[in-house]
Amino acid sequence: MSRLRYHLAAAVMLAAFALPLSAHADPCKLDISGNDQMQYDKQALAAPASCTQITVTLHHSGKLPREAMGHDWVLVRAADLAAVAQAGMGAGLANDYLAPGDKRVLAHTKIVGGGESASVTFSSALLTKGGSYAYLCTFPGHNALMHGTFKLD
Ligand SMILES: [Cu+2]
Repeated sequence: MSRLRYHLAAAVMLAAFALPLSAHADPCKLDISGNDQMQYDKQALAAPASCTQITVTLHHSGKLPREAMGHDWVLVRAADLAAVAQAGMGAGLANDYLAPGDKRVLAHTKIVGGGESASVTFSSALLTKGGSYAYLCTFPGHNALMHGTFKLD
């Protein structure tokens, strides 16, 4: 009887550990942060091709308002990065510094300021497995530092 109790207790403990772990382990949900030093905390993101939908959540870990140090997360083909940044520069904060209707933008969050978060969910069908994709922040002047590579594995 005491052995059964031991196994039950062990099972309950395992379940308690497994729950928060599995909630974090979804490979189709990705997180990235931007800070007041104009930096993302990750230079590369990847999702498995088995994901039908991919969600990226951008956190702003800084304190500055979005007018001064706003960040977004914009997914493009790697070859389009500079052109999308250039086109977005004049679009203004109201358009999240993205040229309205820019077809080169595959997915994007809105611009967030310190302490805020934003998510975007997009279909993996937009991407080719093994293709060269990139993400950037389109706030004027940020993309030189704030960019990374994105892959569908
Ligand atoms: Cu930025």
